[in-house]
Amino acid sequence: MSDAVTVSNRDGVAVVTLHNPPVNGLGFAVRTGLQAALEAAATDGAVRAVVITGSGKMFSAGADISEFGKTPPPGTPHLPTLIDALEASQKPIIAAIHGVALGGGFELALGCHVRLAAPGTRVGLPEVTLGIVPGAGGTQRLPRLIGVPAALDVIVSGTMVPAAKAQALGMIDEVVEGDVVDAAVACARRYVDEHRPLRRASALDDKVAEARGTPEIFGEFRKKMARRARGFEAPHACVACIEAAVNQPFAEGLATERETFLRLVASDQSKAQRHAFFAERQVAKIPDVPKDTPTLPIETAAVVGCGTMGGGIAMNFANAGIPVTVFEVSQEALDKGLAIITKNYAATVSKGRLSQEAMDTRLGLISATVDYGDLAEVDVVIEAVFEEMGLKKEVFGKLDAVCKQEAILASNTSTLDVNEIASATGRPDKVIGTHFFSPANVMKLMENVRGAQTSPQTIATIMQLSKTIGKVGVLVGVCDGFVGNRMLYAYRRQADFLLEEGAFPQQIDKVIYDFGMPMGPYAMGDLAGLDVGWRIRKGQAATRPSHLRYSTVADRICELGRFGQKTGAGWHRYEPGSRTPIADPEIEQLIVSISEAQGITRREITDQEILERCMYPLVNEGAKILDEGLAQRPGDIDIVWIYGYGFPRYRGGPMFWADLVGLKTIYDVMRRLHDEHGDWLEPAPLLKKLAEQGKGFGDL
Ligand code: T1G
Ligand code: NAD
Repeated sequence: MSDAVTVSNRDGVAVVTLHNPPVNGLGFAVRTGLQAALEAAATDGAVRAVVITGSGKMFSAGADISEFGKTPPPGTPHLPTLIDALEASQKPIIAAIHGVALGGGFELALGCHVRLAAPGTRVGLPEVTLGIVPGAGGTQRLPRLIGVPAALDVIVSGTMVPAAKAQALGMIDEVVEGDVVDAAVACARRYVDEHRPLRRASALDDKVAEARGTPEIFGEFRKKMARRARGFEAPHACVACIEAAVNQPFAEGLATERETFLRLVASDQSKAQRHAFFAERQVAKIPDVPKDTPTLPIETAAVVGCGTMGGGIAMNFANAGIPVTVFEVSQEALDKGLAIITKNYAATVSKGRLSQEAMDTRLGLISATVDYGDLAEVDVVIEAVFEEMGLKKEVFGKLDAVCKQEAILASNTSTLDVNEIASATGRPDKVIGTHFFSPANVMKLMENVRGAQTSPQTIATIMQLSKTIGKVGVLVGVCDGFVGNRMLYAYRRQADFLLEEGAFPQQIDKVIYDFGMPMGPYAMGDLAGLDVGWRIRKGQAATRPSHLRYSTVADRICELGRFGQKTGAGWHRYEPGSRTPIADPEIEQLIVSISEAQGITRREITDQEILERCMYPLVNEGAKILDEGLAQRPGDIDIVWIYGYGFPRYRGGPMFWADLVGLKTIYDVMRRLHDEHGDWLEPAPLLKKLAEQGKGFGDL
């Protein structure tokens, strides 16, 4: 027996325990150990039943994802074969589940004859989030156990189902109090002593038979998932596998599932989504801030400025159960900010995604003041006032005077120099940027900006806080626009130049939308409000390098008072109450007149040119950021773009996507664009180096 699997005999019941910390991944050693344990139990007359469980925090998080794509491929036994043999056992096999049973871990449990779970357990088949389908019988056994509609929801969403709901659905048989292994051993004995028949999921048909008569279930489900699954292959493949469970005998359905799994696991989409899985876990690892760096307790918080961002930021604290005080310049501004918070919660309650009681609890955690003195004892302050350096330094000076010495002072600035803000205080080691994304109570990303003097303790505390308030924190360095917005400017700048050269906003938006972004740059600008960017550009006008090309199109539109959806028109126009962008001839005429005024002869712009001219400079800027050490890893940049800008997860983020395209291709196009369109497009040294070496960002 390998160390990965141990067996203890409890009076005729073999308890088989998986040992592969931290998540009991079903890697090769576990699979061979399991096979040996089951074969031994099958042939040992003294063993009358088997219980399978996992050591440590959980039952199992499924297949070892790091094995995928490896050459040579993972050795036999493969999981499907193992589970088929287990299910066919004549001796009862009981799964004793705690923590989580996910993916292949839950498929293992589905092969057992009974599934018992401890309270607090979560089970599920999240393979779709990795760009694959469950590959060890999950798409064939689960519909037979819980029916097609429920199986479609569970498998296509990839969500983790809490124990009580899982029992109600039939995913598990019972939630047991006390030690789940003891309960499983007792259950096994009952099965033996009472000669109870063994229930094999693969043999069940009644639940799938119901769907056999109503194939429209799948059509309706495909319609329902279309928007969320846009661009992803795996959700559609999951539906097709469940359809096979309805229309094919078990063995054939299993073969269909296996063929689908093997095709997808080798796909670029799955490679991209697996990259995102690991990259998301890597962002928390900061070489010069060791895992055991002591953090400061964050039990209370404050937010200064309760506008578009401040309100959402305050909600994050309340949602995490942390009392938060919002501060504003006047009672009127305070009331306006609190009203928006209340409206946002009420909207969530009306959609049934939050109970009224929870809303009241959260509002109860939000207090309001116009007196700085009320912030004296909070553990952290997030400043979200207008994007003006003078104002921010004034606010930080006041906070430094009133807040207790150990309080962390953070700024939600989207572009300004955190070091200069810190210079307004006597505690630069406790000053950090915490750049939330709009809407701040929804978007998962926090770009945490370390200043030159920000201490490891402050960094560790804020990275931990990101997790506590349900965000993905990525540590970045100080520069104009940090990581996300700096790359956004490089892409947006070229889009504006393309407008002057022959394109129109709707064409560019369509190309970027079809590429997989939630929306194009102009629809996004209209949503966020064009005045925010205009205020920033005006602030930068004095320092803008005169030798570099600058497009005036955006400024000209703002000068017309067109700030986007909030004014009913921006780059596009909007019918009252509608968020659907409509191409506006007035804007097209304005753009044509700007081209003429600049002596630019407008030309046909292809969609491919738009994609290259927008996305390659974005990647190139990412390479410059890595060159300057302002992001730790290419994967961190990918996570910033996936969670901050909705970059399609099935492309893995801009840096991973660049490797799929090939850095040589991107470098060659950047060189051509640089020759044709000037300095903004100079290839980054890192891009040049890697392209010439035939390497990718993934090799860093
Ligand atoms: N394989 C390899 N490594 C894994 C892993 C896995 N399945 N799950 C987690 N890790 C690593 C992770 O990278 C991290 O490493 C450490 O474990 C702790 O994870 C045939 C083919 C279980 C809810 O999709 O959702 O089965 O950073 O930081 O917050 O159909 O991990 O420390 O070096 O996330 O407590 C399907 C994936 C696989 C579940 C725990 N299973 N895991 O969360 O810890 S495909 C999944 C999770 C499959 C079959 C198919 C979470 C968790 P490091 P962590 P956590
Ligand atoms: P906003 O105009 O909606 O809100 C700013 C609030 O600050 C207003 O309510 C104002 O009354 C208040 N305020 C001004 N001076 C103050 C003072 N001295 N003390 C207390 N409150 C004061 O602006 P916003 O969009 O919420 O932006 C706030 C900050 O967040 C800016 O730094 C901005 O760059 C940044 N940010 C904005 C976005 C976005 O999409 N809007 C995204 C990320 C970061």
